[in-house]
Amino acid sequence: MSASRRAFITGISGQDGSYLAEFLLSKGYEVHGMLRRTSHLSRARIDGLCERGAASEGCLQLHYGDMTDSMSLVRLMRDIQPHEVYNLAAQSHVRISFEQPNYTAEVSALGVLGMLDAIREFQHQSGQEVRFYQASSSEMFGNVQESPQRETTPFAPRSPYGVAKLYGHWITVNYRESYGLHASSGILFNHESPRRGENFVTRKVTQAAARIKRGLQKTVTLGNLEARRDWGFAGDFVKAMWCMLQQDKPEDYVIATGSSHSVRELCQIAFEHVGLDYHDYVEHDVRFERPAEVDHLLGDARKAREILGWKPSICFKDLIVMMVESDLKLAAK
Ligand code: NAP
Ligand code: F7E
Repeated sequence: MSASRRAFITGISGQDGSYLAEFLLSKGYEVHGMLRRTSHLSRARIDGLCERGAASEGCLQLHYGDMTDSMSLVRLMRDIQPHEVYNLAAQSHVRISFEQPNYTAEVSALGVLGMLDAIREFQHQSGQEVRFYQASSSEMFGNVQESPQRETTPFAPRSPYGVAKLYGHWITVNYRESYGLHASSGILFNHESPRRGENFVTRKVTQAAARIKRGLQKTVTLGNLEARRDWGFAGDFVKAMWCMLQQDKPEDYVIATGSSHSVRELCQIAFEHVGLDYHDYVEHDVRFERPAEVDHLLGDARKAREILGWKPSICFKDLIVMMVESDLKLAAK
């Protein structure tokens, strides 16, 4: 093994995984990512990173494994011998978690336990310290008990996803307290980018605005337009993950922008940017609503600002414009 710091990212093929890999490579890390087996290669977001990584100081290596296969996690810990583990893999879609609650729990709850046990086992065998980051979520606040939400706000999840993430969060806290693991949990509010999955609402809307403008699509069908979220930029949020693992003391941090907007405002900004009125193109279907909705999330990231020195760099409007511009280019292809 080389002398550089090694990071292991689960969920490297996802939105955050790709930004985090890029960021760690730029810092000279040797980055290892876990991919699950799929019939189609699911590495579009990280294509090209390996060559760029190899050209710079770091490099990127991919390995097969799965959060539901705990032996694969044990094996990867042994093979990679990482200094830092970023656990980003999850069934991350809230509405789909109502359709697949069991699977969501296996991946997003028990998978965290499997990862923590694999780390404990590796630390025990090798004597090498491993720092762990868990991707917790503002969905754990669900039926919010206070606003804005901070680290001390009581949790009240409203979906199988939120419940699974709460297990992952508490088991991370428990392993930190019980076994002294350097384990931190980032309670991240919604964060988006041009790489956001196409069935999350921001990307669904920016892609629709771009495709409608180019004449490739006629309308877009959405669920609840009144839900409000605290939306930030994924590229900013992955930096907070890294900052957490550079602290002497592992802790939990809320990461958020501190301002919230409705899905309706999102539509207005995205369509206005391409010179259209969203009223003419947005349709409604209850299929896209949830059995239990989270109405309003708003985060208070004061602790991250004060201890990590973290702050967001992009406002909501600029984020949506960035995404529409990217989708206009894709639509032109
Ligand atoms: P994402 O784009 O949906 O990526 C999820 C990643 O997990 C993908 O790489 C996916 O692989 C992988 N994965 C899913 N099931 C797996 C399994 N059984 N074994 C191994 N890998 C598996 O999610 P994201 O937006 O980047 O979010 C990253 C993490 O942060 C997730 O844990 C999410 O729950 C959490 N989070 C996200 C937000 C947000 O707003 N983005 C906010 C708070 C917390 P495939 O490519 O094969 O599907
Ligand atoms: O929904 C409403 C929907 O699916 C946002 C995940 O990254 O952030 C994400 O979860 C809002 C909800 O994100 C549609 O009802 C309306 O109120 O983009 P979303 P999410 O559920 O907030 C959290 C923090 C995570 O941790 C998750 O992993 O938009 N909405 N119409 C719609 N949502 C979708 N997806 N599709 C619609 O047509």
